[in-house]
Amino acid sequence: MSKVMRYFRVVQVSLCSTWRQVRTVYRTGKMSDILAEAVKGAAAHPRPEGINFTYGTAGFRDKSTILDPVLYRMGLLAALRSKAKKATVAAMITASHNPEPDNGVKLVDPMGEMLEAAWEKHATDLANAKDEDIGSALQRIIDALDIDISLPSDVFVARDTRPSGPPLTQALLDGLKVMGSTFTDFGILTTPQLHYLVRCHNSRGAYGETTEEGYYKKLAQAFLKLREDGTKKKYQPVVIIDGANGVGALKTRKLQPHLNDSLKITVCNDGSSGKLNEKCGADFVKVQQKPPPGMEIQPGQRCVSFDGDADRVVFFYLNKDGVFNLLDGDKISTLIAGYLGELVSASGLQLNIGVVQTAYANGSSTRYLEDVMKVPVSCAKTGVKHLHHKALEFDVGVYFEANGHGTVLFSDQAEQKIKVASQDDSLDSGKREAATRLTLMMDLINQTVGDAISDFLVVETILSTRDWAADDWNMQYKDLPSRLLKIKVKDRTAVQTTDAERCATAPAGLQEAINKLVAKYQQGRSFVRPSGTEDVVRVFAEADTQAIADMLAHEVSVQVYQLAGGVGEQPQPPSTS
Ligand code: 16G
Ligand code: MG
Repeated sequence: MSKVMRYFRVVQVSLCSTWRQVRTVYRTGKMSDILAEAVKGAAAHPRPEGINFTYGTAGFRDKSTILDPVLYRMGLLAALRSKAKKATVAAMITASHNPEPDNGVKLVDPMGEMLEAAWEKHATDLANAKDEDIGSALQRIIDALDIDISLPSDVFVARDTRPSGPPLTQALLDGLKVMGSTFTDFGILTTPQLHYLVRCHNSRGAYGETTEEGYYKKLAQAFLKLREDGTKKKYQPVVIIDGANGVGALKTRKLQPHLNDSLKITVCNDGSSGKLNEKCGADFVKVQQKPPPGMEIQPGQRCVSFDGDADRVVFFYLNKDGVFNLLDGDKISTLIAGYLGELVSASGLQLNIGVVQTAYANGSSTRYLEDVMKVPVSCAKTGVKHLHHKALEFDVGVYFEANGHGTVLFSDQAEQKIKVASQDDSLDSGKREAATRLTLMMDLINQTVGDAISDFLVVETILSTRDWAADDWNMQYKDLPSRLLKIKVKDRTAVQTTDAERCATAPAGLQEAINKLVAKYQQGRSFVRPSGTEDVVRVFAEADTQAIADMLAHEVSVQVYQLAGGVGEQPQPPSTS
């Protein structure tokens, strides 16, 4: 090295180390100010003694009356997450399908994904820190992840229609303000709308316009272009939407004018009289296997139920004999995978399509997908983030929980290939047309997260294209009867599972007992798992008749009760009347 070069090298090194020192002093100074402010701010959001909060499958959920300190702390954490990702993140205040007095909060990552799993622990630690320990709890996260506190942060915030939403939003904003974070409070939105907006923003508009209106426009434009002219023999463009007395009803009304007259939508359970999620909504319909009381339904009429934050959807109808038929997440994913599969083949593109389900998926749906449709099926643990993750393994990954939560993910490569094919003049018109329809389907699908409104429009598009009534769709395969029960135990973590929750590894002897019971019955299947949202163990059973599914679920429940520390009365056999 020449003398001159050496001189410059020395200057460079010393400048770098001086800069590092300045930065450290600046960061430390700024950090101690912020941490002191965060502790001071906690005085207005005191944490109750003796409660342990956990960031579960869908964030924090609890009685709204005790959540104020959690929201304040999640304001602090959201700002840190934004600094760590150097991007805008989001916080959604909702308790989804749970009763109105509950509420909750979940954080959303920059591309609209669920909060990275490794941060769930930080969220839990911070939520449980004593008021005076907030500074050190924050410091631990900052140090562990080497977050530059001097970076700006920006957070999008929205809530569902719960009356506890505004004060809880305020608590969250207090946390953001303490951190000096900028924010946008969007007021009332569906959960998937917020996921969508944060992705639009961070993709600098490539995913769409960062406004609620932009969301309706994107979906409606794709929907209208996919709609074919001409009368249909079986498909009727008429639906009734059960809005669960929540945000989905309000937002469907806002979408309606964008759809012109292509679809006649009647919204019931729109919040004008009933309570949120009370005897209505996707969860009620799925669990009770019946329509919400008070809905006037003609035989064959397609009905759609959203949940309280409109990220889940199920369809149902009464057949000509008035018998209730549910078209759940499994039926939706089968319908979508079938249609997208056809478009992919017609386009001539080499893309692999797969479906991701959970252990709750009806056995008939899995068999239909694998044996008839020849589509690969993966099983993931319950909870959207697990399905989402698995779906990324395919070029086109369709994921749905049986309860109606799901969407489709297109890999970047698939998206690129599809777009190129749609504009490739050297392809024959059939291939190009199929690729064009795929691009429109990509616009219609909210790829960030399951979205009741988007999924509903996707289903309507496919039914219309196929000219199918609800019955035609339902006939693809026949659901096996099933039963879901919950058992109270002293400690639900006594039950542990593996193989995507299909096999219990603890307590000892439980899986062997389940295997023996299952072997007694035709098409029997059963599994148990600790709930991620309630203090219970869930028991699922399926068999060739309802009576046997009920009996199997009961027998497995007794094993859970006996081996996993059941509390209260031992489960009673199902009544046979
Ligand atoms: C949460 C999950 C939902 C899952 C449910 C299971 C998200 C956004 N939500 O609501 O997907 O089906 O938990 O509840 O992931 P459980 O663990 O109590 O059975
Ligand atoms: Mg929900």
